[in-house]
Amino acid sequence: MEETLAIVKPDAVAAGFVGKILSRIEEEGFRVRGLKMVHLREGEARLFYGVHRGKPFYESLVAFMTSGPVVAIALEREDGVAHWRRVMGVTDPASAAEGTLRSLYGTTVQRNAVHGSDSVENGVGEINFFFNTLEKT
Ligand code: DAT
Ligand code: MG
Repeated sequence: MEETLAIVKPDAVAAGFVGKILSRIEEEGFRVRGLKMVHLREGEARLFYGVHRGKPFYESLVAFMTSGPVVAIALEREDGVAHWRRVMGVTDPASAAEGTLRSLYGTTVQRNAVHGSDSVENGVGEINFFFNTLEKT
């Protein structure tokens, strides 16, 4: 079993897609181990996306991710990291395969509806960033 962090980003929360995305998570056989809505502060978003610091899109990514509430979801499934990335689709919704969450609910490369961890190690780290031991089963 692998854990991975999913985030419903501010665009998809504002557009009312939280329920549809949670339904898809359950249909795909993930177990939800933790779930909460939070509004990230600037420092938290900078830290979470620290790996992208210095890239041309970093500042606007931080501004976007702090623009409204997000829903963080700790997921568990066999092959969970790769499976969630397949369900999301590639970063740019315009290139994402039909039926993927980013194709369905994303609008631009920045406003791409959902986040997913990119490795098992980062999945554990990102879940620990959002959830303390009492908030996760
Ligand atoms: P992913 O979210 O698919 O793992 P990433 O880690 O490379 O993609 O980038 C993190 C987020 O940053 C991505 O979801 C949206 C934003 N982003 C990435 N590349 C971008 C670009 N060229 N222009 C604007 N935003 C970008
Ligand atoms: Mg990434």
